[in-house]
Amino acid sequence: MIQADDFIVPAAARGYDFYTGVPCSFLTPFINRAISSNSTDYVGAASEGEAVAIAAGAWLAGRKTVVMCQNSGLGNCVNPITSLNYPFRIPTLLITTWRGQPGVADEPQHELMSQITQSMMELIRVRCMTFPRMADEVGPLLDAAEKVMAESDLPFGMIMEKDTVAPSKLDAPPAPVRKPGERKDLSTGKAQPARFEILKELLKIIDDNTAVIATTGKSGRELFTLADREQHLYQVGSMGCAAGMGLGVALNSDKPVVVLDGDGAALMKMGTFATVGAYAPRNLIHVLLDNGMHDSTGGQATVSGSIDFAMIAQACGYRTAWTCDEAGGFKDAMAAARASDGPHLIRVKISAGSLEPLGRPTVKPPEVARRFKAFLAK
Ligand SMILES: Cc1ncc(C[n+]2csc(CCOP(=O)(O)OP(=O)(O)O)c2C)c(N)n1
Repeated sequence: MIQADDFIVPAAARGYDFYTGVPCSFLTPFINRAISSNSTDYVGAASEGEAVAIAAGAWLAGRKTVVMCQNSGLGNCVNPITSLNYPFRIPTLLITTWRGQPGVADEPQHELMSQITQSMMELIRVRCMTFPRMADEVGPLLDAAEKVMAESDLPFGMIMEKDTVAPSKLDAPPAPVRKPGERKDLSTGKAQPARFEILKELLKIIDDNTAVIATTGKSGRELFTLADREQHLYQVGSMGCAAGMGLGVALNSDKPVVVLDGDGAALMKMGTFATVGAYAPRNLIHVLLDNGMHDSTGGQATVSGSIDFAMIAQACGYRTAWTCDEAGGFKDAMAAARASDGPHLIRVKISAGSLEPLGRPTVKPPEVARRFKAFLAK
């Protein structure tokens, strides 16, 4: 058995000091220490997939990251690990527990995942080792993990068995409670603009110091078609992860960050509204391009028509949440958002359809990630 600091201190010495994840009872002493320690930053995520996205954003902003989850939650990580970390070659340490380990009595819901935890890691191309049980194993294991990540630019897994880490007290202030912000409706009821018209406006409004993260599908494709710049990150996969990545960037950078979300993607990971509202990065503007459908896959309706996203963002602690339905309202909301502390939500109701002809990012994802990282480092 080790003390949590037997890992956390040497990991911090190697630069791994940004932690995010969702707890597991096997992780309790370790996660308690990661939350309580002065040498680490911790973001409590709503889901493990969101934690992977937050860590990816933090890595882009120059941090070395650790994602922690139960092996049940590894299931929630599969999509972003395979369609964000893998294509973009974004590493992280991924510590997952081994609930249901053979010989350790456990609950029925862990039976299957316990049998496939290691092979699941292997399947998603995450090389892994057992989390160290002896303090003197930690340094060599971290060095081995660093070497693998440097060679592959992919996540490296550590599987934690029961009773690996000695009890550690949770010594942290309670989660922040944010007062609901303001909500403003600038809707006109006129004909709604196309997505690319809003993106054109956005490109006119933002300065060259602003980072833009576009959700999967046609948002990223349109942004790329209109302008390809180092400050753009086109999330080609990981649907729903744009705001999580934006949070990870915004918490670790002074630059303004604009997230371009879709209604389908936002609905897929609506828990992220709560995390963004609670951690409240002042430099984050969350633009939700709402066409009421999964436009990128053929126009199937989402349920966004009956959702008041501004009310949700407001209730989650965003400073301001606008609803608008034409370019003028979008410009006004953007001007106010840029002039005040965020996080802000701007829901823009847009029409269906996209630019013709519509390109696809020709810059490969690893290059998109690295030039974006270099831009953030300026
Ligand atoms: C996890 C996951 N599920 C499904 C898809 C397929 N997919 C790609 S884009 C898209 C629609 C996204 O809808 P929305 O966020 O509303 O954006 P829009 O296409 O309307 O711009 C879907 C379902 C995917 N890429 N990833």
